[in-house]
Amino acid sequence: MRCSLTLAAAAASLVSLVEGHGYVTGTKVNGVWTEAQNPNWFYVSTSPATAGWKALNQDNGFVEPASFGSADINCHKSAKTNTKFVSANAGDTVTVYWNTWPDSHKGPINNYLAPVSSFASATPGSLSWTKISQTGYISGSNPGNWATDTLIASNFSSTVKIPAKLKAGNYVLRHEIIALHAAGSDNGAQAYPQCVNIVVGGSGSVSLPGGTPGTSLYKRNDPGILFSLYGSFNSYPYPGPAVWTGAN
Ligand SMILES: *[C@@H]1O[C@H](CO)[C@@H](O)[C@H](O)[C@H]1NC(C)=O
Ligand SMILES: [Cu+2]
Repeated sequence: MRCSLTLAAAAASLVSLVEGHGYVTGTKVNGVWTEAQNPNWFYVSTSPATAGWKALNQDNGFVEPASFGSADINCHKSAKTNTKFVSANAGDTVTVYWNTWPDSHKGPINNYLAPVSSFASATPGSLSWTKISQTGYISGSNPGNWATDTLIASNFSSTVKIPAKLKAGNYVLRHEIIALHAAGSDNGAQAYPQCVNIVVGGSGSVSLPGGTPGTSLYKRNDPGILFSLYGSFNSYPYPGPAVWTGAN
């Protein structure tokens, strides 16, 4: 596991070095569990077909800001599609479960959707993302209370609502935590994107807008990417595109 840490964050992060970072194990929709990914499957000869994209994050590591212009920012390092999917209707709430998350790695949780014609042929570079939710700063400062604290207090889970009027179809959900414990320094933020295939049903009629390619989502000097968690603040400038509410 790799961590780049500021001195201020180092002490607080010792525990996290032991605990490890996380990955998305699965989702629940209306009580139905669907398995996502397990990076350890990289080491078995035939990894099971699941709804989660496969990636080279066996170290539970992250995508660094210097790589925000590479395809890795879409669905983690060298990600490949998978064939199973989560089933949900427009308007449903998807609960996303991480296996664990270190307390020190505070920051926002973002959710994006990209439409795909077929899961089997989808590649990271073919995806164009529309942000459907972001949660992050809650209260306090240095470092304050963040969406990741809520995730830890919620059995390492976080919810996202599929827009109620979204057109039925095949989508990839890009669920992401950006850890800010070292983000006060250039190239210090850590993006942990996780992709899950999802088939949306229901009678919605609103298509996603054009979206943003992964490589254009963030820049290393965006105010919410270069952000000091160990200072005084009372808000957080969310990086990336605005949340789209056109199908709410
Ligand atoms: C916590 O989440 C896991 C799935 O990651 C689940 O198996 C377990 O039952 C949950 N525990 C509680 C108390 O809800
Ligand atoms: Cu870390």
